[in-house]
Amino acid sequence: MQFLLPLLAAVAPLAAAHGAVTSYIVGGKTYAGYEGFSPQPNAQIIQRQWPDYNPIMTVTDGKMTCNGGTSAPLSASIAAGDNITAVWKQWTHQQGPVMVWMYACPGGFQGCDGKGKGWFKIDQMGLYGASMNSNDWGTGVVYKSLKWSSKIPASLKPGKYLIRHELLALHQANTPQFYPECAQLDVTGSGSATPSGAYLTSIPAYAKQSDPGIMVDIYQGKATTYKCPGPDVWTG
Ligand SMILES: *[C@@H]1O[C@H](CO)[C@@H](O)[C@H](O)[C@H]1NC(C)=O
Ligand SMILES: [Cu+2]
Repeated sequence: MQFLLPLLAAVAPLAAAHGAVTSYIVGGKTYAGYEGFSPQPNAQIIQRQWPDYNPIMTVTDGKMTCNGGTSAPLSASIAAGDNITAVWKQWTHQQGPVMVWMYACPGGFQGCDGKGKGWFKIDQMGLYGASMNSNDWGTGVVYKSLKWSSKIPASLKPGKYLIRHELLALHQANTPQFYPECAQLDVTGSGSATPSGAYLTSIPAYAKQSDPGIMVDIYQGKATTYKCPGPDVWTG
């Protein structure tokens, strides 16, 4: 789990905790993501290589964009309206939301740094049960299935996009942990829609660290509803 005893920490590899997206499935085809802790030169993957999947503790951290990853050599083609499934080799936490974001890269992937107010959500699941102190959360679904499937909005304008899967772990009171990874998608189709400004935000800092969806004590028992931080989901 998140904080091992010092004795255990000395013998357990760092990679034993937490988790990250390690591959993607589109139209029955599996696309390799990244699985290591040391970026590999020339890895033929669609995912932006991350240096580690240690928890990111603040929503303003620069690693929030794509867990520190910059560009990948490949991309996956997906028709607008089809689903993409992210796969985690392992995941350890069951409280907190899953949020899936996209960002347009009109100039191509290599220079696409995810900066500016261009991120929008296409999917999310926060608390679906009645109690915050339960496993009835989006990340609880990932814990059980090690998968998350999201639909690319059918009307989305074709082009190059980043897709960013974010797990926000809330199991420690008032100590949020963010786990984001990004992959590169070539969206096809005949749509022409793009989200309006109300759906767009910047990453890092899509919300304040004090947002009640981020800085929360799920064991308090006072709040019974939960609102995911950031803008509403854009469905096209
Ligand atoms: C496709 O993704 C949506 C969420 O965006 C989900 O509700 C639906 O179950 C997924 N479909 C499949 C076949 O996985
Ligand atoms: Cu963890």
